Amino acid sequence: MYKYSWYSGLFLPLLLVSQLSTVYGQTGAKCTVPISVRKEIRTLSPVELQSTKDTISKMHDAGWFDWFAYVHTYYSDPIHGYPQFFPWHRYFLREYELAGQQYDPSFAAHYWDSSIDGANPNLSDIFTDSYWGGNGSGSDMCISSGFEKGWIKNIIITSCLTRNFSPSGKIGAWITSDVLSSSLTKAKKYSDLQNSVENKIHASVHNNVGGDMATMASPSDSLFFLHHSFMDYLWSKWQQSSSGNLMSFDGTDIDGNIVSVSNQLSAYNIPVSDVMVLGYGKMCYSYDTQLTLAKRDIKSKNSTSVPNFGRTPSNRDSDIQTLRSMISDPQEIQKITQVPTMSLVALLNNTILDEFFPGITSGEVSSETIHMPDVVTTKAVDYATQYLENSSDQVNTTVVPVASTSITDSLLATVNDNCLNCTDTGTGSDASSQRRLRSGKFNRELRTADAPETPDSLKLPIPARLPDSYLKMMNINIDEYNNSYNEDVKLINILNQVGYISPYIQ
Ligand SMILES: *[C@@H]1O[C@H](CO)[C@@H](O)[C@H](O)[C@H]1NC(C)=O
Ligand SMILES: *[C@@H]1O[C@H](CO)[C@@H](O)[C@H](O)[C@H]1NC(C)=O
Ligand SMILES: *[C@@H]1O[C@H](CO)[C@@H](O)[C@H](O)[C@H]1NC(C)=O
Ligand SMILES: *[C@@H]1O[C@H](CO)[C@@H](O)[C@H](O)[C@H]1NC(C)=O
Ligand SMILES: *[C@@H]1O[C@H](CO)[C@@H](O)[C@H](O)[C@H]1NC(C)=O
Ligand SMILES: *[C@@H]1O[C@H](CO)[C@@H](O)[C@H](O)[C@H]1NC(C)=O
Ligand SMILES: *[C@@H]1O[C@H](CO)[C@@H](O)[C@H](O)[C@H]1NC(C)=O
Ligand SMILES: *[C@@H]1O[C@H](CO)[C@@H](O)[C@H](O)[C@H]1NC(C)=O
Ligand SMILES: [Cu+2]
Repeated sequence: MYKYSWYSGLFLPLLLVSQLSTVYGQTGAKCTVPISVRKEIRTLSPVELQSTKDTISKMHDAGWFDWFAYVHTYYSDPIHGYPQFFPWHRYFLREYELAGQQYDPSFAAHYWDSSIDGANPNLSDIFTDSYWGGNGSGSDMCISSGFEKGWIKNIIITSCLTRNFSPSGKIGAWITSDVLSSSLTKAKKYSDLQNSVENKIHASVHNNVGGDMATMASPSDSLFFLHHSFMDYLWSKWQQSSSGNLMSFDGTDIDGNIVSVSNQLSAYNIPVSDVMVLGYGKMCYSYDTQLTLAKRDIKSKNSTSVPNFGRTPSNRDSDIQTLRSMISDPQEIQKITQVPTMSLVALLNNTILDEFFPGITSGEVSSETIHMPDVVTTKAVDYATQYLENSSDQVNTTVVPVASTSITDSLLATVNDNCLNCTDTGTGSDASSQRRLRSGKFNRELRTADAPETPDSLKLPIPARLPDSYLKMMNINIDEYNNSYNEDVKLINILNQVGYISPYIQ
């Protein structure tokens, strides 16, 4: 604590610090305080969104983001590029959440699922004024729109908060949900997950938003917490996907020592084991894992009602502020499940599936691991609609119900009654047997041989390689980065080659 006490004296209301310490006094037991439910930021009602932004503004005025930026910078080395990455940021995020709850007890560290926006982040609603504002402007790159406009940061020096979308004038693509799914599904142990998530989507978002987000002072921008809440969500999702994953923690720390869950977190001096399980000890929060954006009625002028967020074709030209490119209406998503080239399982052969999505063909993986959010892009639905109109005469598809709990199984599956080589009798009633049944019913080899490449306008983009300077700052091992980056590039190229149309194209 002494290392940064000079800083707390400068910037922190000391009362709040002591209140936080009290909250953190408890350990281990099942939470008795209310569980904070973290949601995808775009599923909040306008009232919830506004109060979240109001609380964040108050936290900014009280100096909290300077404090968080300071702590993150001070301890930057041991917590990036090493196993502490996930547990340290989990604790850090919980501190942010509890600090916010001093202003509003219902405050939660909501997340931004950036993988939905990966194909063209430039179109993301997050960068509109309704959400977190856009790029910096002018030569000083100060954030000039949204509620963070005019924010000043006091970390080492006093200056405006900046963003600098990169590379090259337009915010660059990162991986989409289907490609991210491969990383999660492939991760056999904690260190696999940490390397692929930290080095790829985590780093790309930081780097491509640019400005302060691309530095160790990134917590100066509250977007940091939305981004890291999503990283934490991915970790917890992976932890829950198999019993062996829950307490999985391996690798070597900054001193070259093999880690274990009894290691202490830098700065906080509590063991890693204390943050492993959500709902216990100090980790009194959970994720609203059902990412369903169809909760809003955007036409309602009643700001207290819960509005429908999804942009359906009928309201697409509406001038009411709405999501620019997302659809969550299950009936629209249903169309995508009827297009063979929009299903990973139907399109990829077993060799490729086993390499990039191990466990799917054998039905071993839980859909918890497969990150396919319950929302698709407008562009993907437009494509599916046209496809179904074109092929209504030839294709006899059976509707795959889009489950209300998760659309993952529906997106993976494709039913086609023109069964040319059924290998599974589909007698099992479990989800994996049904999945095998569906994929068996669809003649993948025939489709793969026949399918033309994905048209250029619908291809998944290859994310830019991160600059070496950024990798170095984040302690990212270049060999590991090259390996995981090349894996993603290989998968994206295969998907484009076999004619895959992603539900997340933009
Ligand atoms: C990307 O975003 C910038 C800033 O909002 C905008 O000027 C530009 O037209 C966008 N480009 C595309 C391709 O949408
Ligand atoms: C973002 O702002 C920077 C600095 O003002 C500028 O160089 C870049 O072209 C901008 N990018 C977009 C997409 O507006
Ligand atoms: C707004 O919606 C709420 C909940 O549906 C309702 O109770 C209230 O009467 C509505 N207010 C107005 C002004 O329509
Ligand atoms: C599986 O698909 C990949 C990528 O299209 C292809 O290179 C490979 O030859 C296929 N393997 C088999 C056994 O069909
Ligand atoms: C539908 O058919 C039209 C006309 O042949 C063609 O241009 C278009 O690409 C087709 N779209 C799909 C999704 O198959
Ligand atoms: C399409 O499916 C329906 C319902 O299963 C079936 O009755 C019909 O014969 C099928 N048509 C063709 C052309 O296979
Ligand atoms: C169909 O299934 C049989 C039995 O599994 C297999 O031997 C054969 O190669 C398959 N044919 C095609 C075209 O996939
Ligand atoms: C990593 O990949 C880049 C780009 O392909 C290459 O220039 C660099 O030499 C590689 N580094 C290592 C350590 O393999
Ligand atoms: Cu960090």
